[in-house]
Amino acid sequence: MKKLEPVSSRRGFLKGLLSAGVAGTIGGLPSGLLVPQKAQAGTFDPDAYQIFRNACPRNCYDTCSIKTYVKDGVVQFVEGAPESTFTKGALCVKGYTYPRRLYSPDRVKYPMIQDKRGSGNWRRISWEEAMDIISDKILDIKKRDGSLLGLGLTKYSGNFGITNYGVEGMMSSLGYTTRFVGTPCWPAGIDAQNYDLGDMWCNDPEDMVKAKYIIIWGANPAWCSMHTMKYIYEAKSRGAKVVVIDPILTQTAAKADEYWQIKIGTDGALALGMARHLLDLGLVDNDFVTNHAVGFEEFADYLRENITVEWASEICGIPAENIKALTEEFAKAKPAAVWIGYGMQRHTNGGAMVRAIDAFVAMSGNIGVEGGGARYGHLRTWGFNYHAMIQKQPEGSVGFVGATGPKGEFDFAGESTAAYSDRAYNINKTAQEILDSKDPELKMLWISCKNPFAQDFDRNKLEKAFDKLEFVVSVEQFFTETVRHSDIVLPVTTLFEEWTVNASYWHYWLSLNEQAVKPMHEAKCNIEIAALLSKAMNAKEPGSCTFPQEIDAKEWMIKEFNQGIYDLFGINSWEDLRNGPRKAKLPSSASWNTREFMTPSKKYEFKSELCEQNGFNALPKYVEVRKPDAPFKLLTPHVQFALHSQFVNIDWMENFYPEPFVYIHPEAAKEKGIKDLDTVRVFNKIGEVVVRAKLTDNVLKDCAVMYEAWFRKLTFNVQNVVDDCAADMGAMKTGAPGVALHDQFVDIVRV
Ligand SMILES: Nc1nc2c(c(=O)[nH]1)N[C@H]1C(S)=C(S)[C@@H](COP(=O)(O)OP(=O)(O)OC[C@H]3O[C@@H](n4cnc5c(=O)[nH]c(N)nc54)[C@H](O)[C@@H]3O)O[C@H]1N2
Ligand SMILES: Nc1nc2c(c(=O)[nH]1)N[C@H]1C(S)=C(S)[C@@H](COP(=O)(O)OP(=O)(O)OC[C@H]3O[C@@H](n4cnc5c(=O)[nH]c(N)nc54)[C@H](O)[C@@H]3O)O[C@H]1N2
Ligand SMILES: [Mo]
Repeated sequence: MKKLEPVSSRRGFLKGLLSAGVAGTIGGLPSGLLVPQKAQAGTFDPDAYQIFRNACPRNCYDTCSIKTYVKDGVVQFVEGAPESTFTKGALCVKGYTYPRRLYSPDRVKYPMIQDKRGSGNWRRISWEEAMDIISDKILDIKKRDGSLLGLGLTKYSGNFGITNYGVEGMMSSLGYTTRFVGTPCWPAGIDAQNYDLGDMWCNDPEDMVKAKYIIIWGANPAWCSMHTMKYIYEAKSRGAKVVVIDPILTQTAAKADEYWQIKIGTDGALALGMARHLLDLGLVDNDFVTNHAVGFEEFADYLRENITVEWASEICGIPAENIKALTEEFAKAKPAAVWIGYGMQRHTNGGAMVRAIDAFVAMSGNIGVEGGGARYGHLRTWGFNYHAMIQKQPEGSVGFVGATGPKGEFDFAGESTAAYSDRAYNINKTAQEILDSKDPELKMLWISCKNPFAQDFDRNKLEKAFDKLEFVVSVEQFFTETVRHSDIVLPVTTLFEEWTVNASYWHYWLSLNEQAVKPMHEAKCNIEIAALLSKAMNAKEPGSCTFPQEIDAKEWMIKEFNQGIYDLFGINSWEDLRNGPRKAKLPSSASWNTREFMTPSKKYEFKSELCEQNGFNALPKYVEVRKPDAPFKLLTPHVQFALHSQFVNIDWMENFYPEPFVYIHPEAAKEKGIKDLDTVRVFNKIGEVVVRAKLTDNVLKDCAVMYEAWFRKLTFNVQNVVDDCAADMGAMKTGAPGVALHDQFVDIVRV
């Protein structure tokens, strides 16, 4: 194993800790954090440690490459891999807490069964007993229904390690089941970019240093992709201007040259106003719109006939002269980039807004350009074998008739051509789908890498839906609210205890995840759990499960690699990744650099017939957002100290972030008689949250902000007031439309 260079790596480690401390807006550094044992100046001896390669498997832009230091079989500390120019020796504030997660006394340690769901009367059972009970239940459903459609899987982004797609494989190996498909994350924007460009494919974020102008549009990288910030700072130091467009004055906005506080859900109007002004200025890239695009003339006619800067200004709240000035600056600064955030598209008009922004960037001539681009995400480095995922149904399996298999965000298995398929339910309407389920009813739910009670929508409805289920199995690390609503919980490994491989949907690095320590307690990884279930199933009914009954998790990780991956990353074997993460060999840092698009016309489509066929406007026209039905518009975005429901339950993180708040504007608070730190009730027709208020003019007057997170000692849950209203787009590529989780409305009163 490669030894680290003592000085630089230690500096990287401490630098990360310090930046974490500086970034922390609440509380100070926990005592003892700054001076890890054996890492004090002058005494650090890298030879005293075994070094392992890990990767943060959370659903995050940064997907950090981690270097793990183990001594006496115990993880001592972690740092960002110095070999990756993206991670560059640093982790985010959450990443440094990983050893506390591994060794947390709160972990689910053994398989356990709960007397009655919600009772809290948990009893330890053996893995054999757990699998005995679970396999009995599965066989019972098959006997009663004649199929396994009564068995459902909900899985999302708790762990994006490639081998974890073995959970989907486990379900296929049992038969045709019900799958919750789609994603709450980014689907409207994915479809929008597919209509416009034929795929979602962003530039290498590291090339942002070349941009002369950067608009960060509805993204908050200072919290959600902190490693990208260094490229933004570098671009700035080379003279680029950075503009942030967000209804909240975020930490990213605080670092920008200009901040525009836009009204929620009005970005489409703004982008179209900018497009109109570009047209008026005569600064359209004629070569691009004539030779590499279709439908531009019709789009230009739409702009001339329907859009003015003043109209846009009226709708979005940004002064017309600012819109004009920015448009001109952007058009003249070449290259210029827009980062289209996922937060911005979680609206009923989210896909339409992304299409309008794409169109503006395209006509300014910044698509296919290094340092430019309408950057959203990519899946270009995800071409693994999906060996764990692609499993055969047992002979004679009966399933859903007449449809193709469920699509999902990472649906690499292709469409099923069999007579039967799985039954697809919309993951963004989990509660409603369970309540509506019939022929056969959903009876049993397997939950893995997913925390529905923290992350799915309309929590009170979900409560009712779970009451309808006969049996719930959660595969988890912690006793979450979802586990509380389960019959059985199975302990799953953390990143340090398993083998897998991780790619990013933003940068182009690939990281190996080695088993650094033996699993704690009785934890097993997701594919080992599948093998155990197969053993139990086959013992009772031979042939009832095709998943191998014995697996070697490391061998299964190796089986995910192929020559395509080796070539892309310039490696001969997966073992090369033991020396550190590798970056894809890109012909250019610019996506679409050959300007061969993947749309039906093979050109950029200002006018998309496919989009029209799917029920939307062919042109990127203005679409109004959901109308409010309560005084405050509610945003529940992502917080610095959590990754969704993960991390805030870890002791170190609790010191940074002990309490959630609702943030409201001082004038709105005054009208409601609310003072700073008063306890308030945030409520609407589906539920309420009781929380303390913080007054800040960082938010709009008609807006309330609560950051989503799970606190182990608090009942705080934003999903009490977030309903399951759909976003416009997403169904084409991800199997279900997105969710308009930022089109929510509440009232607030003092209690
Ligand atoms: N109100 C509101 N709701 C939102 C959002 C929002 O902004 N506001 N954001 C949405 C978005 S963008 C997303 S991506 C989703 C995220 O929703 P989820 O994917 O559900 O989010 P997480 O909380 O990251 O992970 C779920 C669980 O996976 C568990 N886990 C971790 N590792 C493993 C493992 O190896 N195996 C197994 N079996 N479990 C593991 C964790 O302990 C955690 O409880 O939430 C969505 N919901
Ligand atoms: N620390 C941390 N990092 C994370 C995550 C996390 O939970 N915590 N989650 C990861 C995941 S799964 C995802 S999807 C990404 C999300 O990454 P981002 O897209 O950066 O984050 P969000 O918080 O979802 O939303 C970004 C911003 O969108 C703004 N927004 C909402 N509505 C509108 C609108 O109508 N117009 C405009 N212009 N802006 C709007 C919000 O105010 C918010 O500041 O981050 C990833 N990284
Ligand atoms: Mo997400």
